[in-house]
Amino acid sequence: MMNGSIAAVRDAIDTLDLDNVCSLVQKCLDEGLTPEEIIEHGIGQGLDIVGKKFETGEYFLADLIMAGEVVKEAMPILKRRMNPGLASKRGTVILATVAGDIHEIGKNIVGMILSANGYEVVDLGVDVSASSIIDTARSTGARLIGLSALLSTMVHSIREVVEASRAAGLREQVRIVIGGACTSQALCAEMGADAYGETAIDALRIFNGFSQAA
Ligand code: B12
Repeated sequence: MMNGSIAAVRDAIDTLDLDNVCSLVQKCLDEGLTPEEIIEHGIGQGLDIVGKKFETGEYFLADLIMAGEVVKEAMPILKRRMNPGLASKRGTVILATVAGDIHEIGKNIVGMILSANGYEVVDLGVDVSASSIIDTARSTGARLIGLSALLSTMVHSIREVVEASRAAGLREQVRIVIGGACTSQALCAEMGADAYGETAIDALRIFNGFSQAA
């Protein structure tokens, strides 16, 4: 059964009771819940419901924006509880939301979880072109790339990154992992990427697999 305080975070986001989100997140931490649990079951599920209500016309774009902003405010509270630098460095991951797409919350969560688990994260931000991702892979020597995509109209941007890596002669060296609401295993195969992860915890597991194989 879901913890009551996590459910309260989810419900506060769902009902747009946004003034209370940060204090509810703090309450979860005080009760000993981990940032990962709060993110996955509280914040993630709450935003999912807001997204669905936006889809059915119950909520407006302004609601979506507000929910996104409040979650951004809550992130530093969670970040303070994560422990970057404790683990030994496992490798460098380049993270970006693909060209044409400005959703960043999921990408930021993936970034926090990776850096809390020993990865050096180079976050290029949102709406990032394939060429700047591959230029960064070249200049940093990073071999792990995480792409976030939430808009189904922009998934072609994933293929552009795969193609840019090929054109740069780096396709065999880099591992391109995709995630975000509109992605799937099938899309991963279609775009020629290396792996698909549904959650930020999956992202960690997948990158761990690749960094061990390297
Ligand atoms: C918040 C939000 C926004 C905010 C973003 C704020 C911000 N700073 O990021 C704002 C208001 C700006 C926004 C704008 C738009 N949005 Co919007 N948005 C959302 C919403 C409600 C939540 C997204 C979110 O943050 N979820 C929470 C995070 C934690 O989840 P996540 O991103 O999926 O990430 C998790 C996993 O997917 C995974 N993951 C994420 N990235 C990666 C990467 C890797 C490598 C891996 C392994 C895993 C992984 O880990 C995360 C944690 O577990 C979704 C609804 C939904 N159900 O997704 C719509 C949604 C994505 N938006 C949508 C739309 C249409 C838009 C707009 C086009 C609206 C408009 N008409 O203008 C614009 C897009 C502008 C643009 N060019 O990008 C649609 C997309 C439909 C589609 N399939 O294409 C959705 C699905 C809403 C809907 N149901 O219609 N949006």
